[in-house]
Amino acid sequence: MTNATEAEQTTTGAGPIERWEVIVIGAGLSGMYQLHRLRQLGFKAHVYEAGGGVGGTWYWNCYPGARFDSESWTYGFSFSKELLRQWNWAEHFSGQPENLRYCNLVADMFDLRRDITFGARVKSAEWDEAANEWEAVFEDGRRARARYLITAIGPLSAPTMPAIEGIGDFQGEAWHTGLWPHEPVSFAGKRVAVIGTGASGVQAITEIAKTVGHLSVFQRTPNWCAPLRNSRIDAEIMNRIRAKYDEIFARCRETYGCFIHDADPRNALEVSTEEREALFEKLYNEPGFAFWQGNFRDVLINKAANDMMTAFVVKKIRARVKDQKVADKLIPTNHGFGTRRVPLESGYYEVFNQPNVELIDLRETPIERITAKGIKTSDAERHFDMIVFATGFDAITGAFDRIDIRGRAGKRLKEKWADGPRTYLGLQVESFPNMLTLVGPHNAATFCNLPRCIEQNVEWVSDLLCYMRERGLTRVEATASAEAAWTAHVHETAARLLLMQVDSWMTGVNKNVAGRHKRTFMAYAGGAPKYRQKCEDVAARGYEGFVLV
Ligand code: NA7
Repeated sequence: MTNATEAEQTTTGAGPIERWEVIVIGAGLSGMYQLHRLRQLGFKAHVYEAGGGVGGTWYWNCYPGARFDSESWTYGFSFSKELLRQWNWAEHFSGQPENLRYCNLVADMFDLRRDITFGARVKSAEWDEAANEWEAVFEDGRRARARYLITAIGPLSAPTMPAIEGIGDFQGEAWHTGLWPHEPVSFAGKRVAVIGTGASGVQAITEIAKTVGHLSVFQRTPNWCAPLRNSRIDAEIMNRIRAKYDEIFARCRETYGCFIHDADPRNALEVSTEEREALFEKLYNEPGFAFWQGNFRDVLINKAANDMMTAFVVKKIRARVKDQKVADKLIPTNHGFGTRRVPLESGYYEVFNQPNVELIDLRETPIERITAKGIKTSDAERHFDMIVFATGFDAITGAFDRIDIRGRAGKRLKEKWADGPRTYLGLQVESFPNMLTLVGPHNAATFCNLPRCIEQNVEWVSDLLCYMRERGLTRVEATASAEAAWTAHVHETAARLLLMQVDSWMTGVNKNVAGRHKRTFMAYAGGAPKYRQKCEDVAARGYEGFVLV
């Protein structure tokens, strides 16, 4: 580990301990802003980051084709006018290399690296009741202590390999999209397999298909995709965007998911067929999440409305894929449009018109095992030079589970959350005093244009720490009843969504991870404005629902 130069050090029998007021785990967007904000407020805070650089998602997910699905100019931080002035977006939906450059600019501009230790993966974190502080132990055995522990570990940061027999046997190149090498990977002339057709798979497949020798896509469940419709931003457009930043961020504050898009106030079932088709057509031709987030207000809660939207997209897929037998396979049959996270695509369907691309439907011919040379399905063994695992993440609680987090009386967070997360505001957990969970489960940020909600989370947590410091308080913990009420509210709010009837990472189902087979709701579906209001009300009432001592 490097860089932790300013820590106070104490030495115990088990070796030196770095001491801070606040430990932040993770140097992605939330960890970086949290560090900046706390330092501004005079706290001695330090970030421990497992990776070799800042950026979190944008550091790890450097697979070909990785890019924003949010409009770039709605995604950047809004807290610094100087940052908004200096940074120019080159595309409306910026790609990973540019996004990582942006993260590095943030780190440079606010001189964050001097308070970040890289290559420090937290193995365990334990609450010390007597000392009223947390102790983090790193994989290399080093330790750090602080009064507050802030997790900034991201909702999709624990990549999962598929539970397929023989996974370790393959002799060729093998990469997971979420652990992609930072060096260039060539596909030219190679026989490449991609397993997985979620948002990462759809982006990677489209890009790999441009240069690959032969591509085999292994699809277990097709997803409904919508066109991204990306385009360049020149200097003139950038200046126009810059002039409207206040307006853009104000708009994002009002919408359900802090995107620039918000639901049409009409119900799909109330309008004429012509009106309905006209809106579908208009939105399908717009960039980004317009079709998903800007559609009629009932399409994600009313099955009949959703069926209409779904039927519209079926026609689009059929028109784009030449072989209708292949189109049949690409059209989802077990869920309606928008009831899983919608991958945004730039020519994905046309990839399957290429003669060097084949689609293997795992519902017809399941994978039996991975072999030294390739993948064996029930009908054949295919040989590959490379397998790309676009198999997703142990979402939202997975990154917590990978750390042995123990609260009061040795209570394990993993056990507490075994049947699904329980939190207060998605920011705090009973029995885990002084632990704050940025973008944690049951937090609106997990269902949001992330930086918009990250700013809210960070500012709320920072205000709480200031409030406590001003009053000489040293401990904050959610009450069991506040936690129970919030958790019940999260589930009530989600119950009306059609997505609750479908297995996905949003409903906590991951067939590759033991114990993740029961549907639960991982995010908060009441929308960002309601969530923000609730957090503000709690603070205004002296942090109602928390015990502060
Ligand atoms: P996702 O959306 O969880 O997608 C993972 C994909 O991998 C999905 O198609 C899975 O099929 C497939 N998968 C997983 N395990 C297997 C096995 N064992 N065999 C075959 N196929 C498998 O992850 P992404 O990385 O694409 O996206 C995550 C989020 O990141 C995304 O939503 C954005 O918000 C950013 P399944 O559907 O489970 O049948």
